[in-house]
Amino acid sequence: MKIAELELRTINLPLVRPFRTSFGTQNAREVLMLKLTTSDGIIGWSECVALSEPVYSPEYVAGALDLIKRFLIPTLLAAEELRAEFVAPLLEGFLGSPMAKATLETALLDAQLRTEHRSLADYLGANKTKILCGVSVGIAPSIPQLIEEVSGYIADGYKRIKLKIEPGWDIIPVGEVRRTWPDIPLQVDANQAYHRGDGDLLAQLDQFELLLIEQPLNEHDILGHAQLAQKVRTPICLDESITSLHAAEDALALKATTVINIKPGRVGGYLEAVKIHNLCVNEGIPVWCGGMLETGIGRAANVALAALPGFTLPGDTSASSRFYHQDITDPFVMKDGYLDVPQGIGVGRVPDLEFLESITSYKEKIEI
Ligand code: OSB
Ligand code: MG
Repeated sequence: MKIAELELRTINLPLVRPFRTSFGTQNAREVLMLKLTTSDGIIGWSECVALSEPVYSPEYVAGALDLIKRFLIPTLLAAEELRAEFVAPLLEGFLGSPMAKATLETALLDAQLRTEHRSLADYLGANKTKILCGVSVGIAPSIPQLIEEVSGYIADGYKRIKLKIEPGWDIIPVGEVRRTWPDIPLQVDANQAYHRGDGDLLAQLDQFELLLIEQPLNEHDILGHAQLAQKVRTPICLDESITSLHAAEDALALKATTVINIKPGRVGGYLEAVKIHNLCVNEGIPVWCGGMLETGIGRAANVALAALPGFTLPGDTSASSRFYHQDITDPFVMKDGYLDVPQGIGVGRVPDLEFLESITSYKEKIEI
């Protein structure tokens, strides 16, 4: 393939309700989008999962935009022949920034699969046509408001609830949800908000029979997670720490995690995500697909990935309506707790261009 045109833009989508986590509150999602056109006129789309600020990971929208324009695009354009499989090796010399790199690989992969009339689910090795959905619930202003929000998701049909926690919002709210729904699959996500000395506190979560505790400590604290895993009975699941296949191998070898959350953007793209999935299948480690408040473009690809056989736990692959009144693609609608895996070519979704234009805050065509 040859790239004929590239267009970068940022969009702003308001959230249906504020999403509060230990790293801050999101009221709207600013998303960096890439449109890639091949010399045959085939279009591929992708979104960068970086948030506006470097609070979940070191990457952020304006930084990713700069890196993509300044370093990544020129390097790819200099290549003789391009395929999605060549992107990671070509960009290897630039350190870090998996989310920015994944943006390029995914747009190229979408265009490549559309050229080959093949779906992403088929390409990645999916063996399911629908996937079970979980939902991530932000820190609420009060316990009654938390119970009301969770009631709504359970009424919608979500089969697994994930509660965001932080010091001061943990044992009591999680206990209230567990008492209200004794049998619902439940897990928590701390987004690095605790410290090595918090083992006794976190062990109090054991009484609630949670599926897992996600990323309790700093992303670099692999030893701390391994020590914590000795103290708490609930499985530890790393999110932020798993930035590559190597990071996953290290965390498993050091027994810092017994479940893995795979977010394609965080690990550099869908190809690296499949490698981590395969590692986990070989090691008997359950995996699930995380989310980054994706629009329909990123969500479509995540749903395809979550249809691989090793994804045995429900992911944060919720319906479009969980976050957005209007999605930029045909929405993902949940039926009986499941989302259908897109079967169309490429990622199986395209943006509604008129709506996309209406929420675009910045747009730039790259000169080739
Ligand atoms: O830690 O999983 C996380 C959203 C933004 C950044 C980090 C996380 C999240 C979520 C929401 O929990 C997941 C979703 O998109 O549904
Ligand atoms: Mg997380």
